[in-house]
Amino acid sequence: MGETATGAGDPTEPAETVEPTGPTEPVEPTDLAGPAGPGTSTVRLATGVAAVVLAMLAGFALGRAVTAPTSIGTQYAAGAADHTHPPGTTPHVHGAGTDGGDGGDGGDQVSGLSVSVGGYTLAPVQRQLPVGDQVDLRFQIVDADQRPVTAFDVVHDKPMHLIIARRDLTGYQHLHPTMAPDGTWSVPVRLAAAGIWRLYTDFTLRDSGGTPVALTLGVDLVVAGEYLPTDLPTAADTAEVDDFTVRMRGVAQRGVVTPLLFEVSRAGRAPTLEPYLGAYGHLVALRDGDLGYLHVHPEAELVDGAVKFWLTAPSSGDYRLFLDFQVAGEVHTAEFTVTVD
Ligand SMILES: [Cu+2]
Repeated sequence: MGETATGAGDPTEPAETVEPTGPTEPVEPTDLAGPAGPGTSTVRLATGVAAVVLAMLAGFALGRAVTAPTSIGTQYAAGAADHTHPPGTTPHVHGAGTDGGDGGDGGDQVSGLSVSVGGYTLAPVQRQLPVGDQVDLRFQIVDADQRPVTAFDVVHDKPMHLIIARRDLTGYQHLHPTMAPDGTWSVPVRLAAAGIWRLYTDFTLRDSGGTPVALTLGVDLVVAGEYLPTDLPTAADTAEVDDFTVRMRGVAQRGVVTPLLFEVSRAGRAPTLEPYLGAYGHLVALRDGDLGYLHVHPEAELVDGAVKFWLTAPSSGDYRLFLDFQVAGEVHTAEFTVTVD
């Protein structure tokens, strides 16, 4: 339970007196997976190693959290939403930037890299999960005084969106936890394979002044065991899932809001798409390398039968896109690799 303090104990105020603990040199989590060699190597994550990994990640997360408040303060001061939202969504401020948002790295368009932003911290109860067994994943969002937040806005039909993916971008899950009156969220989770998994909580809370603040906070989970990393699939415009084929139209561009359209077919015909999470699909985009979480905005209606989103790629490189869509009451997820020049 020692790791519980990792999130809850973060210095979250934008104070000058913050003292980073742990290693201060930049430690890229992706490096941790492959000390024995890239690609096909098998890395044994024994409990001892996992503890070291946790310690390093804690230091990494703290380092990031320490740098966060400056840009957040700027954003809050500006009070700015940097984009328009489709009807039916709540206007909110994105407290998302983690790198200063200077435009060079898209820091203002990527979130999920920090466990604590703007005074709010993701505090999971448990960060080591067993492989293959269903557990009740529980966490709180706590404010700067360690009080659990209990007031959340419903955005895209839910007050809390929980995304999980392993750090090699496999095993994607999109879940909707429920909240107890004390602010503890819980959801059954089963992680089928060993490795380091990224957990994102995507939500809009109300600050003490009643202002909506949209945040995506992230933390790593550790599943001990044989880690067999998977290479990122090559970029493609078509994805197969279950018995559906999904075709993606549009070219994501760096720094530009770009429309992406997805056409779903089954045996050459278009099935009836059903509304899901306030639109006709839900899209999550994660950046390969640091697993930065992108903000994607859906169109509420279908466009010529296609599900349409607006995406800004903050930097060149590879992204993994996860499209949830619903047919006959069942949700399917199509996955795409997108390479941005
Ligand atoms: Cu969701």
